[in-house]
Amino acid sequence: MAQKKPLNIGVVGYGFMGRTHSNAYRQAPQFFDLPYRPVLKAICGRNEENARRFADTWGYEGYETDWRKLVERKDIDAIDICTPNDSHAEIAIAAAQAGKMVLCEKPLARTLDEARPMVEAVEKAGVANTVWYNYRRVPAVTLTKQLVDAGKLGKIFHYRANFLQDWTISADLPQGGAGLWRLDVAAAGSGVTGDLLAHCIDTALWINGPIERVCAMTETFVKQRKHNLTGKVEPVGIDDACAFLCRFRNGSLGLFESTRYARGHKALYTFEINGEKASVKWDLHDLHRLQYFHHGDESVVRGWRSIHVTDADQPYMKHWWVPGLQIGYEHTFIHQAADFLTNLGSGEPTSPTFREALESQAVCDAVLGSARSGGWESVGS
Ligand code: SOE
Repeated sequence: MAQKKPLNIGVVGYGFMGRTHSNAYRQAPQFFDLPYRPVLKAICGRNEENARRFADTWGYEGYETDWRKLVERKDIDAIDICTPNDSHAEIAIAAAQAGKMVLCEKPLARTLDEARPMVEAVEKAGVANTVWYNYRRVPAVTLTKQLVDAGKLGKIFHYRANFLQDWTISADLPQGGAGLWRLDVAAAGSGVTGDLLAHCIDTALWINGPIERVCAMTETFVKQRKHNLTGKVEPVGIDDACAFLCRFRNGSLGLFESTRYARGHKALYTFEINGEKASVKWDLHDLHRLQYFHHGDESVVRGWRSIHVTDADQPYMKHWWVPGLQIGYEHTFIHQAADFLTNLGSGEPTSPTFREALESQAVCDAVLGSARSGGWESVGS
């Protein structure tokens, strides 16, 4: 059997995303036949004790406490960025300039302006790159894309998506620092728009094509919070909730909502697409099912079908268990790692590339711009 080529990976950031990505690199070669063998060379994080412990737990060969050192290392092929949003650009650009492949957690950056030089850097260096918009690789979501591309829904009229959470309702929750940087506008860039709607937008662009114009409103329900890094009560600069209308280039209408103030919802990402011939609905809390209604069905039995997306002929599922047995959230990252490693073998890009993720960044910018101006905004590039 041909020897698999090693791909030496350095991951920056040992938080929630550091764990999902590390797990992906460990699991992908067990379930997929890949041309490259991911080698966990080094984890990088500022706290030495945490970095050492993480390296031991996940089987990294070593660790670094300064990402600049990691990027300079000759024995690293790919840098994977799992840090808060405010450091994505600096790390990605330095990594690309050092000739490394770059994988970056979503959103690509805090703003469109910050993201553009990242795209230029990876393209100038000619290095493989991808952004971890993991929900594209839920088998039921990938199946939705296949159904739409195959014309099963016909002309699309409506695209509706929500991402609802409830974890920031308490005004006592501080902002800033580990875990809570998502509430700190300096670190995150925005609130639910960049953190949650970015997922919905990425999926929508992928399935339903470009968004041309948006009209949004945002709200910050808790106006000030203690900042963990300064110890002072400081204004809150993120959007706690955002809703927007949009027009897609294909003529369909979009309706998107996200909030961290929907009591009872932990991570309810849902979408529904209505076409001339059929509709589909998907829900992250029941992620292995796709609801499908086809008007062409015999009228007496016509209704919503609940498709259990676990069969070998459905996306990704032949790599897992036997039909009927489910997979979950962590598998979406495993699928992206597997796709990246497979595509490296054939020289193909792994979607979404930095350039493709610039489009979702542009929609987020237009959404926040519209919320400020109070009017419709065109999506830039
Ligand atoms: C926020 O709570 C969060 O963890 C996001 O940052 C992730 O991108 C999303 O998948 C789940 O929610």
